[in-house]
Amino acid sequence: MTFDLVAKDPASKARAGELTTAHGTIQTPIFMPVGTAGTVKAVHQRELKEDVKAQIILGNTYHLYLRPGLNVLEKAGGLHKFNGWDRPILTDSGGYQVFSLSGTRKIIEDGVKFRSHIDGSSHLFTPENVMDTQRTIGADIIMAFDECTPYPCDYNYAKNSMDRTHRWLQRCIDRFDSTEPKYGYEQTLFPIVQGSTYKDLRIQSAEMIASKNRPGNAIGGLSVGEPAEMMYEMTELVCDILPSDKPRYLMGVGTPANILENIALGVDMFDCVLPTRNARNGMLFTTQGIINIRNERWKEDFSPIDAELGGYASTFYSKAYLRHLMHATEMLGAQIASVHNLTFYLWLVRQAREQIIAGTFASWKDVMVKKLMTRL
Ligand code: PRF
Repeated sequence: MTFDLVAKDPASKARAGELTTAHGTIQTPIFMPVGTAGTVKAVHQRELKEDVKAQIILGNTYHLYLRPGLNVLEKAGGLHKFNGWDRPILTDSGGYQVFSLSGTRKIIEDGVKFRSHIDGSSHLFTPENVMDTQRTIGADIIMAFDECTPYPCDYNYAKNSMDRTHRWLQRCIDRFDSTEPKYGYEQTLFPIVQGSTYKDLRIQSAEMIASKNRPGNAIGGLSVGEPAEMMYEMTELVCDILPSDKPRYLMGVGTPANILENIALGVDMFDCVLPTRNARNGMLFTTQGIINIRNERWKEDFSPIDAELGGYASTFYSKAYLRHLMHATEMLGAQIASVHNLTFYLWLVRQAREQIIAGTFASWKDVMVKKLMTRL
């Protein structure tokens, strides 16, 4: 995997780059649609490529391990072959899903014991088996096994958790470096910075992660309920320590404003369920601001969902029609809204990239943040 910096914004820490993996090149900054169970919910691969213009998608170790399971994925020849997505895939390690989804879980030094949210069966994730599982899924970028601390989190818990995440990281690296890819193409391991909202812990974690000298680095444990300003403070602190010649991935972030603000601090990669999850509830991100398509206000508004954005779903269908589909709980409503929101997110990061290259990102960002977060 290679990362080339293409441009730097003169008035912020934003960068534009190119990240090349075995399944193709990603232009950064990038947003990665979340495909938890091997599908970006309600969106075809063809739409993902041609309409959304997604360059890389995410998969979740936790979900894919539980269903369809490793035997099926290995027989298929990996997730790319199984779901037909031939561009890059990143898998999250399960270090977050185990905590947010499984009802009962127990952290021990070896790993995390948990019960499946599907059938209640017992499982153990360890740094070693999570590396093996992601090798089997066949992701281009695989994530270290970490613990994402909740917010708020007391100092001692945050410190102990961070130290454990660091010990787990070394076990991830040892396992990853002593195993081969299963399907013949290169896979890359990204370590994850933790440390909750404590500056000294964040600095310690970022220095530790930087010292591992992996081809890319991630920032976890943020956007878990802390105020946005606190997230930005932590991101900036960490970005200033992580190597500038490697991509930086901020996990699970966020709103359009969060994305632009974090790009300004030096983040290159993002993922979040927000555009797809909120789409299914009728919340649309548009070039004019945020709308709830279910509102009475759109009942007889036959204008396109978002004419300025362009793209098939956003220009072919009207607001009134999409509102009707949502009220009738028609599946097409979720499809149109999901494609629209993802098209918007990918448009947003493309615009950001162009502005960085033009050297005008910082002032553009301030105008856009206000405009995009307006509720219409
Ligand atoms: N760790 C992992 N995945 C994550 C997070 C994390 O801290 C977050 C936090 N926002 C989202 N997804 N492994």
